[in-house]
Amino acid sequence: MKLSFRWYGEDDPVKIGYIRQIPNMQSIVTAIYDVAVGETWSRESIDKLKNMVEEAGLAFDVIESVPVHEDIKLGLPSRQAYIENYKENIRRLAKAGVKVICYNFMPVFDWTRTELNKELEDGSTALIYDMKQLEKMDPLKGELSLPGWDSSYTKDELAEIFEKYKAVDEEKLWANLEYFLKEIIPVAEEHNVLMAIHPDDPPYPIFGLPRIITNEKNIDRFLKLVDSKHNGLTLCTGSLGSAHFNDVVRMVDKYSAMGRIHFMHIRNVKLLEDGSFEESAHYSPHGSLDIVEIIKALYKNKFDGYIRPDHGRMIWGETGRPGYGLYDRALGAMYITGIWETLEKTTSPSDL
Ligand code: DNO
Repeated sequence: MKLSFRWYGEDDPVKIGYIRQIPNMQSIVTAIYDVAVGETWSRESIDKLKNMVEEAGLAFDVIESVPVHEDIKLGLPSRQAYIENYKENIRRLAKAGVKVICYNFMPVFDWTRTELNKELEDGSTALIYDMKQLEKMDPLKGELSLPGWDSSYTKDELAEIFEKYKAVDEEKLWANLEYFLKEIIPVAEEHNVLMAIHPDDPPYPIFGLPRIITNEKNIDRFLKLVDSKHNGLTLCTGSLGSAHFNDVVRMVDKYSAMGRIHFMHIRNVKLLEDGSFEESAHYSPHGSLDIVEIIKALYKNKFDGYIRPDHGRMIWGETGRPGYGLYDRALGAMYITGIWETLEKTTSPSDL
């Protein structure tokens, strides 16, 4: 496994030099943030980013995300131009040495939470998702956007997009995803870039919008749409694990055995009975997911892709982008490394 860490570029309050000081840290996960969704990224800005990362002594090999324009998800005639731009971004990133591109296919909203600073018992703050609060939220009345999203829309834009989604049910979304994949995966193959779709978070429809990368059955279907190694997964334990119906350990084992996981987001969530959840420390006893079993499954299948500690709580007085502070994610990175090292020193993958 290769340990990586998400960094939001020069404007990130977390300094790249500090990330470098996390033991075993190898790679930065980042993106170009000042280009509108759907446009091409200039070679200059890609090279500038690559140089910043490499000067810090880290590798520039994972992009999260090249976001997918809404017209592609909606299957509008205008999608073709955006798909061509997407292909060009794959080519340009491949040329800069990028190995994995993460993206998602969630209509309108990326990961969604109802509160960003919920104080936990120990005084840390975390991102939470409360079912009752969510039911009361109406994105058409306010401008819902969360720090860390690649895109967000104004109230007027949202109303327009919601209107267009009336014509898109789950099957239509599947067809639009298939169309997109059949266009881009051959380009990814040619340039040897591994595409890695991120699951929907939470993994079920919200606000009446369809969501399809949600469970094992659907991920099986996704992988078959284009049966190529280059059509792979970002397996986010916290996203899939925020619904009672997903067995995350089983999914990690199955898809890593198939060689289709290229990128792991490791995060723990405390799942409540009514489906609400709180993001917790990575340490297994603090959440509902067994992180040791998840990493064991990767080790067993000789996973050699990228892992990043996903969202952390805010601890030790840190302020910054919720979910993306330095300290708790660094603790997560060390926890992951510690489990991996223990496995390497005590167990052979074939014994698992
Ligand atoms: C949440 C992230 C997601 C992810 C996108 C991928 O913190 O994991 O925003 O980057 O869904 O496109």
